[in-house]
Amino acid sequence: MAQIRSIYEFNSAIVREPSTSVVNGLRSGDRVGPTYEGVKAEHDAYIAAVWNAGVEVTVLPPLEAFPDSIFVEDPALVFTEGAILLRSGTPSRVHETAEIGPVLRAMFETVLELPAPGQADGGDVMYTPKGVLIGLSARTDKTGAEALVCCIEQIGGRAQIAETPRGVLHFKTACSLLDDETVISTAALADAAVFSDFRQIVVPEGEEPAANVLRVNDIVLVSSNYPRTIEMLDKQGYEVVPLKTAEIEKIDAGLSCMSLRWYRKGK
Ligand code: CIR
Repeated sequence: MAQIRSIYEFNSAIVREPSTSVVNGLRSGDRVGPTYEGVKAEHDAYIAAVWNAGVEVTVLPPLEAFPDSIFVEDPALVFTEGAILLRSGTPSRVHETAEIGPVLRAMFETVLELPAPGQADGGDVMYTPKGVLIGLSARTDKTGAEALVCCIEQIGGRAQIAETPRGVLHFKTACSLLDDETVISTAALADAAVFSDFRQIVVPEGEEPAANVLRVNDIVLVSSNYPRTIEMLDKQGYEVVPLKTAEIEKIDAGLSCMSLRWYRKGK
């Protein structure tokens, strides 16, 4: 895959407005759900931060029938070279792909579809300068991950399969790319030696959800719930932009989940 400067240099993004049904978003255990107003406020601040980082954001309308459709990262993957439509491993999210498909077909010349019967969620897919990592999880099965490796190869990339730590929803719930050489992760993922080719920063104990940060151009979006992680990244010279995630965390989400991001040539 011809790499455009770096893997976190973006000029285009897609987000979707939350629906009022977001209060019924999927969540583990018996967590109390979020309020619509709270999610909307966090989403608005997120859009503003992504725009401020130099990215043109396309905002899609809410989908009442799909409470989790605000998390556009999951039904598709986007690269400069093309998009890949995925098939969620959870029934209530499968049809989100049909909603985002036409949008991506209008924006990308090449749009591939994950072959059936494989399942994969975008939250399990991490782009790195050394290739794409696909984490196996309750949402991404081996059949889906293997098919996805082939799709990524078809658009000129390379990918390999990794394990997602137990008890974690998505691979990227537990890790994120900070720069071309550095990954931030939970201690559990650091111990799994998935990132032996990278410099690794481990989030402080008790701040595990902070491992889902989002590098966009020069800035790193970090949840404001985790002050020790913010201080650590700040000391290491990253330009941190804290954002509230208290409401979206109630439905098991983090910062990367709310956008699809890519570098669009010729803009
Ligand atoms: C779900 O369970 O699918 C949503 N409640 C949260 C999705 C978070 N997405 C992500 O980590 N990429």
